[in-house]
Amino acid sequence: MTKSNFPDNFLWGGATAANQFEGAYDVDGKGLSLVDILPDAHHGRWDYLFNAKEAMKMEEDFYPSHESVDFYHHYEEDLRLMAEMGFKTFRMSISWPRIFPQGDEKKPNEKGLQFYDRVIDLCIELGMEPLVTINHFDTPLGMLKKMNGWADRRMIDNYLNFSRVLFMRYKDKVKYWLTFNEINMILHIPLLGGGLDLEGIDNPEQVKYQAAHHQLVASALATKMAHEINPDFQIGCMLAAGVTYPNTPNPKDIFEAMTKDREGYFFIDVQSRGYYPSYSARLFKDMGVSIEMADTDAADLLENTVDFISFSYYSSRLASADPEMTDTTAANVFESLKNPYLKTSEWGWQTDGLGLRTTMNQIYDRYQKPLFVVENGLGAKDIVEDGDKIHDEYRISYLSENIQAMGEAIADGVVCLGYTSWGCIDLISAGSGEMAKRYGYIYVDRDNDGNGTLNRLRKDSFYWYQDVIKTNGVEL
Ligand code: BGP
Repeated sequence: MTKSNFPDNFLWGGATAANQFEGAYDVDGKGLSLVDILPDAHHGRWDYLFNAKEAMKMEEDFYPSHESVDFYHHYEEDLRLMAEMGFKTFRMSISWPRIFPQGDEKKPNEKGLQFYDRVIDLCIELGMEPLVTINHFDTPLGMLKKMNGWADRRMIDNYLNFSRVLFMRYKDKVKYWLTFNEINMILHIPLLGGGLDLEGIDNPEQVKYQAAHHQLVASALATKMAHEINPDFQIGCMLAAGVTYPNTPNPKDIFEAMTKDREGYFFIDVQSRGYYPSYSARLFKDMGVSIEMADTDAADLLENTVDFISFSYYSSRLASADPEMTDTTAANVFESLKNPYLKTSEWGWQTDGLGLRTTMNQIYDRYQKPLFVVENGLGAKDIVEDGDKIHDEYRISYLSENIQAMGEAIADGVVCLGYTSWGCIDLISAGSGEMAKRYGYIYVDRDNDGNGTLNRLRKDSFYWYQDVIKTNGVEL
């Protein structure tokens, strides 16, 4: 048999986020999260993502997150299906407003915690290591109403109270934690990333970077607290990554590509090295940004860097310094020119397996800490044939190309702890609010309007991934 590029203890699995798949948005004492007021794609989700005040006024009869695929009541069946695929790990997030309904209560909601007790206990029983994201796009709505989300420094304490409850409760059950999902998203979708309302604000960059600073400090202090509670905890940061290629060898394009990459690396520079990168002084000056810091912040950042670096990767990006170059495409929410060498998915995202190998090498060279690929996948429309068959060879082909590239990166010398492909079970798309944009190995019978039986079906990719895990990445 061909030798695997993957270490024996490689953590194969899949990734989810509470607000995109749990449903049960108002059950057992849960408060509203900002996602619970966002409508579906037909009702202009994307516009509301940038206008919190208008979204709060919406009176819709269907919000995608409200029922979603109802993992809350299907967790047993779903976790068993994941274990059937052979998952070694399961990435999930804990809904902040399920534990602290308004975000800042003194005492946690015991019923909410009991739900996660059941999920985490079952994961362990089924041999899956839980990988928990503390905050994945679901700041409690109360925090937007009381204060402008992460623009307010008091959010640090609220977040630390929430984190303390989780660390204490699961100190013997969960080892791997991520402090914030895609921390750099605060610059691109500030409502989802930071609970920020930027309407009418003169210099949005000032507010975004100040909020980012609060998250960076919160992440460092949570890392400190975690290590005090259990020194074996492994705490990771999480970046929406994807190498930026220059459009031509023109030095101006090369510089532009480097600058674009730094937009994301800025966050990891702080979380992994422990201090603001040297280029940030000029960046802030050019943007008219001045960050207010407490006296203790610099030391807290320096002393509490992360143990590993996790990231999402869907595609590479392409940059040019030439303003005439306007043929753009979506690369997640990032601005990118269309790359003529790459294929484009139904949702306009380009696919680039080799880009994952380059991205991994780049991040590892930069930080020299273990990596964890915690999101990767293809959003596509699936068709159910003969009642229960889904022949998703397009998904298999995307994942196969990406996993091969990840194996090559490991063979290049990159240390990588594991791989959790995004949306291992179909769930609501964060960007569009659609159900039709599916990533899963497990199909869920539910449509964009919330109709469907919620039955679960195994797609062809389910059996394919089962083989990938069984052969430790040899059969792709
Ligand atoms: C990432 C998010 C996920 C997920 C994924 C796919 O940015 O961390 O929450 O949704 O992108 O994006 P989308 O759902 O818009 O297809």
